Amino acid sequence: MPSLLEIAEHNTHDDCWVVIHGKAYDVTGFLDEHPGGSAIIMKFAGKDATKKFDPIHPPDTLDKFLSPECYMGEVEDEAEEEEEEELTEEELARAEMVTRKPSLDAIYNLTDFEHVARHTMDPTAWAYYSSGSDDEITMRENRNAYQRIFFRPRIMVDVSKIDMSTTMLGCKTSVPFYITATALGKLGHPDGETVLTRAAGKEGVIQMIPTLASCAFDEIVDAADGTQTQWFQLYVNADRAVCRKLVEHAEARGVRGLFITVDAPQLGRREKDMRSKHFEETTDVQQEEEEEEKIDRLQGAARAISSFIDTSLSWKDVAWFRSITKMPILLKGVQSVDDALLAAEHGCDGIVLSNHGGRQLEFAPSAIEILTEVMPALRARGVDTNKFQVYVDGGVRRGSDIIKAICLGAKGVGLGRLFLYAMSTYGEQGVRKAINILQDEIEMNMRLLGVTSIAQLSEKYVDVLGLKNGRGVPEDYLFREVYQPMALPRFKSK
Ligand code: PPY
Repeated sequence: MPSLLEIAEHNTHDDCWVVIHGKAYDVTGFLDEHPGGSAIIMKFAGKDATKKFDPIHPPDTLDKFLSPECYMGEVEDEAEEEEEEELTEEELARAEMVTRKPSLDAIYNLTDFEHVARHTMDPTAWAYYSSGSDDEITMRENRNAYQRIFFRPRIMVDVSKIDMSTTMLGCKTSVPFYITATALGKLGHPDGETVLTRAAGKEGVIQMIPTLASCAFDEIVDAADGTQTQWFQLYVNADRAVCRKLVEHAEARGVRGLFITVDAPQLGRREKDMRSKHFEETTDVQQEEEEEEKIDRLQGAARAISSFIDTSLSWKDVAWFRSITKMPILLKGVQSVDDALLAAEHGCDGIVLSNHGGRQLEFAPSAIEILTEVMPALRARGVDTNKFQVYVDGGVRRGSDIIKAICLGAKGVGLGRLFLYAMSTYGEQGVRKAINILQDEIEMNMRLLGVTSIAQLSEKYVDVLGLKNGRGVPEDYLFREVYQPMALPRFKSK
């Protein structure tokens, strides 16, 4: 039983112990293998790393990566009071905002959740969830694009009963939207993705489980009510044996769809995330580092853990996935007509048109815009779009957005960040409220549009003329801040 004092002595690169959940581990041999780099572990050398470890690692991580000899025993004097860290002014201000958080009754729309999240969430978590790539032009365009589509409403239709239930990949769902995969749920809530699972189960909404969840995959499946539908999002690991294991396990546990992420051979530059990470790391006491570790520190939460993703993934791999699973296979992150057609040709069961919430290729088009090109192209090729299903995500904030996407041919619409914000601010009740708000908005808008079922929604209800032509020049916020306006000649003084 090592004591805290004893553990504190193991604080160098050649002899490094850390404490996680009251247990000491010798991680010296693992330092250079850590996907997030060794610098972050070294920050906790000889100390308790639990708080930092938990949001980023599923509970089974230690068993998976450390051999039994690395376990050095329970910490002897663990029960001792942790030293109270002094809060900075910023942290105090945020803590005050948490006590002044609006009640859930004061939340009227999904953007309200985002507002509360921005002011109450841990800044690193907020930076990770909210960031987009580069100048965040695609991230904002995702939202703007929906606002360039108008409705063509019909009147004098009996709209006393509205049914918004539908099917996705053959599974019934109460709403035309789903909770899409987002990583690191415990950054926002101590129970992580299981909060989303429970809310989804109670409201009859499908949840896509992320590869990079903070909770273990089995915890998320176990949190389901036994009848609800769950899908699995896969980051393709360069080690195909790892992929096979994940996919086979997901199928065995009753997952009903495999969504392979294809838009992230390298992680985009999310500068808010990178900056917050950099700030956090550099506020600490100066420590000696190797050059390589300095690079780690600049990466941000996402980039630091993305090294396992296979950059060689290509069309030939689809057949291999087909050979290892009977689940429907969909590619998530398709951004062009040509790739949509190729996905159909390669026997996929569908695609998600997505630019990863504006977190990957800056200047990638919005999914809703590409949808207007993809659906006619698929039909022209004779693809049966009830069998080859098209989903979209990115920029969705309102029930009207969802209706627009369904009108344009999407089978379902994914929301990621917004459910994270609802979860981070108000937990399960918040997520349920977010779902209910969308349901109310969809019901009202279907009624005002003159339709009573999802099947009736079609292109004839939307005007997309402004979609392509109305992009305009996006606001360049960083540039605006630093731009020094040009000057005109000055008149001589009197
Ligand atoms: C994202 O942050 O956009 C993700 O999809 C999650 C992620 C996080 C870290 C590495 C790769 C992907």
